[in-house]
Amino acid sequence: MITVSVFGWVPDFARGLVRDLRVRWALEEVGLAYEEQVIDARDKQSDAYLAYRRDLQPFGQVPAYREGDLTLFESGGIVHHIAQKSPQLMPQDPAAAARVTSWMFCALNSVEPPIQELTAMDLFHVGESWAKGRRDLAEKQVRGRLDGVAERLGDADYLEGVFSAADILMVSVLRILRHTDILDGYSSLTAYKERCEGRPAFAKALSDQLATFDRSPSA
Ligand SMILES: N[C@@H](CCC(=O)N[C@@H](CS)C(=O)NCC(=O)O)C(=O)O
Repeated sequence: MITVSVFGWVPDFARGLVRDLRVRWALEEVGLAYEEQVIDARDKQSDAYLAYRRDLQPFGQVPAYREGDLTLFESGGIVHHIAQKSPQLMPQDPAAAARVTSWMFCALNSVEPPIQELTAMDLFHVGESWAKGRRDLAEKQVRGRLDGVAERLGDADYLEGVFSAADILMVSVLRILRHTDILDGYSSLTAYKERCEGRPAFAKALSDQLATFDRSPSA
């Protein structure tokens, strides 16, 4: 049995974006069932949270993943592990698989950091003078990355021709921009994001994440 750690409660701005969604989505795409381990991170000194941190996720974050004796953390590593199980997420041709893997790193290493920086400014540091002074540059850096992805994507449906784990990660990263109108200026990326979000596996993963928040006690 597979277990994925998820938060029971997050602030509203994070609902639908929490990184266990990437793992849920990958599992839905390949048709693997899983159980949730619901983590409450509000009391960082609770025995349960400290044990989670010690045993599963060294930073106390989600997601973590358990499959028999195997435990993993980092959403990219987990999605990569799941992708190895099915040609639906990772092509069998070695060169194509290497390209998908590079796109996975690209999403997490080149595109997510500037998007995350901009988002942190907008959500956590709005009004602070350092953030005001840096925001234009941060947005420019995001746009630079989006320009590159849009150029490579061209008019293709997916990053490597057919849907893969690379699209799960890239779209998950693009979705972080939902509090801005930046993506509106990129019609091909918007269409790409919506195409991927239109997949039944995404819809199921999202509704399961939201259902867990709705079931869990609020703050
Ligand atoms: N690089 C990690 C980041 C995980 C991460 O930032 N998780 C967030 C939720 S989306 C979290 O647990 N935040 C709470 C915290 O950092 O204490 C991954 O991709 O798994």
